[in-house]
Amino acid sequence: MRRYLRVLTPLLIMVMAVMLSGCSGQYLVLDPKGPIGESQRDLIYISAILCAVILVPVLIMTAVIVWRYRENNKKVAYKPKWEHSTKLETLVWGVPTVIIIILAAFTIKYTYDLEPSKAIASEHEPVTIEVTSLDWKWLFTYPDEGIATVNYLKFPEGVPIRFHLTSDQAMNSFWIPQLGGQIYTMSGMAMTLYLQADEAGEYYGSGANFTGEDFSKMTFKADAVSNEDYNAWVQQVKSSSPELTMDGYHKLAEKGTSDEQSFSSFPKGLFQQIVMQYMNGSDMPMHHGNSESAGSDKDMGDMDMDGMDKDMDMGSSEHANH
Ligand SMILES: [Cu+2]
Repeated sequence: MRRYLRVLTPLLIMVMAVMLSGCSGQYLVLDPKGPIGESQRDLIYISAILCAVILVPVLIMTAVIVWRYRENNKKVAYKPKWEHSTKLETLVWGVPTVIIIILAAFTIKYTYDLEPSKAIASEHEPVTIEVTSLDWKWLFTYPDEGIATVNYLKFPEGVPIRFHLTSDQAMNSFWIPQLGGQIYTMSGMAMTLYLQADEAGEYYGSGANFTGEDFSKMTFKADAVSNEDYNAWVQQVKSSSPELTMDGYHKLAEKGTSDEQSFSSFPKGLFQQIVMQYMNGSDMPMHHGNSESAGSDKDMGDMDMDGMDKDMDMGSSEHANH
């Protein structure tokens, strides 16, 4: 046994050195800065540990059995007719069954807790930000503040952020790794995702879905700042940035990359229009809402966009005072 250790130990140290160096600081998912990201990290750890309970013994035993029962080892019994052991059967079926039950219980609990459209409990009113993925840039519209940005997000720390997400081109995926898992943006659909940053900081955001040529440039900075700094920034954007007109939006939607931009205003109901243009009068494009809140096909044509914002939030009661 000592002989294998002599070979194995340096090998293991080398593997660990390669895995741990160079990559440190890049495990953003394992360094969360908000409640959603923290729960997701916990679930990753729980699942990894439970899997390791099976995987580690299986890998070790594979090596041990192959070595111990090698052809030229005459010291162990050779039993070609052996076929059953109740003790062994109980062990190899029992342990995985118990682990899968535990794993399932955790996964079900976390899956319901982490339903993306579920509001984060907080004394603060959530800030709403509408996200539209374009080829190849992100448009963020702030319906309550009336401002818009491209490839740049700013929001207050310690306050739940309610994202509504859609796409005006290829499907993409909105991801701020340190705050929570990715969620798809799809044309003709409005998704809801709650995230929160518990501390101020500059977080990395990206498009996590391959959408062609310049998809790798669909990264954005997500700045979590104090409430005062956030309000000051909103005022500054309102007073010093250009307007985003409908023509401006169509220009922005053309294929191409973009630097960070900010706009003092945007066409009212722009997000709803982006979603609705793919709908052709069918039912409301909600993944998580209830369809009762949608108008009938006949009503959709002349439905006003202000009413729609209300409808989009009617699915869940936590939006009642929005
Ligand atoms: Cu969908």
